[in-house]
Amino acid sequence: MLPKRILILGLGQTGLSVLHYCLARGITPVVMDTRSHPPGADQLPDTIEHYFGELEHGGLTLAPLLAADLIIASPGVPLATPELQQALNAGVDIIGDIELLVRDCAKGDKPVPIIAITGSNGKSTVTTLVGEMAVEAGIKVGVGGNIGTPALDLLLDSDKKAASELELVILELSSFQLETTPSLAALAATVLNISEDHLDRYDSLTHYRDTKLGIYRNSALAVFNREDDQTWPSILLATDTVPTSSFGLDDQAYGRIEHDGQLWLSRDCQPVLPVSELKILGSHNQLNALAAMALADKVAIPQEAQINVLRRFTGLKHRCQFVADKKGVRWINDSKATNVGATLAAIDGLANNSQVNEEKIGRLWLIAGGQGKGQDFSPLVPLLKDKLAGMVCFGQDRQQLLALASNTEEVADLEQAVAWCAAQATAGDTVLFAPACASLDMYGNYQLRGEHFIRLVEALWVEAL
Ligand code: UMA
Ligand code: ADP
Repeated sequence: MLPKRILILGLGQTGLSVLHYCLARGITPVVMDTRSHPPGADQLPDTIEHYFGELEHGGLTLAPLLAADLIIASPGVPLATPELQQALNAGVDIIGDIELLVRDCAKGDKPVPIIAITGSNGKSTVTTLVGEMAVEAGIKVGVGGNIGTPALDLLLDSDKKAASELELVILELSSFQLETTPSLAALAATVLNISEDHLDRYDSLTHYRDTKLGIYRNSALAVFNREDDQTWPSILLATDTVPTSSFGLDDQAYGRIEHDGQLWLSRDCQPVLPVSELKILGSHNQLNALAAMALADKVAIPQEAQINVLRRFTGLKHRCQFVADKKGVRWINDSKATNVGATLAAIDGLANNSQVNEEKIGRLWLIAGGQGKGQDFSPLVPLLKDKLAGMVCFGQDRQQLLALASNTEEVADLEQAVAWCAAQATAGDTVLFAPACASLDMYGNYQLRGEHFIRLVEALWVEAL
């Protein structure tokens, strides 16, 4: 039962979906956002009491927060915000949108099972893979969360299908969302990997990691990455409290073996699919495929459905997406590489491409920059020395990148970066846009940044004709 006095903190996609959820249940919430013109404001009915850009001494306006019984906070607003802490201390309950979905899924005599996916990188890829495997198996599935479809929108799809009719919910969850989802009890949960990210919000990597590992709490199966000990459930939970399964590139559990003279994805040492049949490239994507298989097995998705999807899935937009071949130079858009871990994986995937090893990548040029989010960029140093011909840097934190090595160049924006690479690269080379940073200093989101890159590259193509 929802209380009457609800405050939605943060509009945007999440706030709007929470608003629709409340209105559909006969509750008229109050809306607050620190931004003067938050995204979605034009869709807010006039009748809704709202506080936009109203700050008291630089913080949130306290009175409406304290007047609420329940605050539903957007993932973009840290729970550590002092006014939220004051509200918590005053007895106000604070949760996120995912918590509402999780509670609804648990209701009734036929609860809807949840698969929950987090990690620093690969979440959207694995979430999409498992979602497509479920569809292939004929399961009525809802896929949402951080991937872009707000979770509560899953309760009402275009056919007005209620959650009770869903047979499975697959959620991509960010650490932000996990902070405010205490009731999560997934049928299967995974932390795919941990590398530095969001250190502008967390005081340490340990804090960030432990927030992610919270996904394993009350889960019926914790699926971890054998190669990344930061994902191991034993860090947070007593080992006998949660059943586990794991994936990695050795021959254990969900793994990789040699069979018939080639590498195969495997389950318990049994061959499942030749790696060469995957269309998504790089060892990180083999790990993603194995994680998806482990999660799919827990909800009894037949192997045939899993293999069909793994064979045809060509990857998501803005993730190592081939854009164009211009005068023999390959241009690749990996705008979703918003942290160093993703950039390393992209370079590794291109440089050690066991699937298409006859294809040479030539010299590799990297375009990077944007908001660094407090990350340590030094893991890029060995690559700048051994694998990259050069790196061109733009955006807010470009100076930190420039300081890493001498084969770097500073430019003002992405347009200049593309022009610089076009001047340097020769036939046989590859230009990779994997910025290792968030886009928000210069773009609305990583998609807009990726689209801009594609347009710039396509324009080069036109000029070359
Ligand atoms: N903000 C304010 N004041 C507010 C509320 C928000 O300044 O009162 C700022 C915050 O700095 C926040 C930013 O606005 O970071 C974006 O918030 P938003 O309102 O645009 O968020 P939504 O549109 O609701 O999108 C959110 C997720 N965004 C964040 O967590 C920042 C989306 O994930 C998610 O797809 C969507 O809900 C649906 O669930 C995006 C994201 O960048 C892709 N996630 C981060 C990541 O993947 O690294 C965690
Ligand atoms: P997320 O949703 O976690 O951001 P995506 O699947 O959208 O993950 O991929 C984001 C970026 O991370 C892309 O640049 C992609 O190439 C890279 N990536 C994907 N899977 C992995 C992985 N398992 N390990 C490291 N990097 C990865």
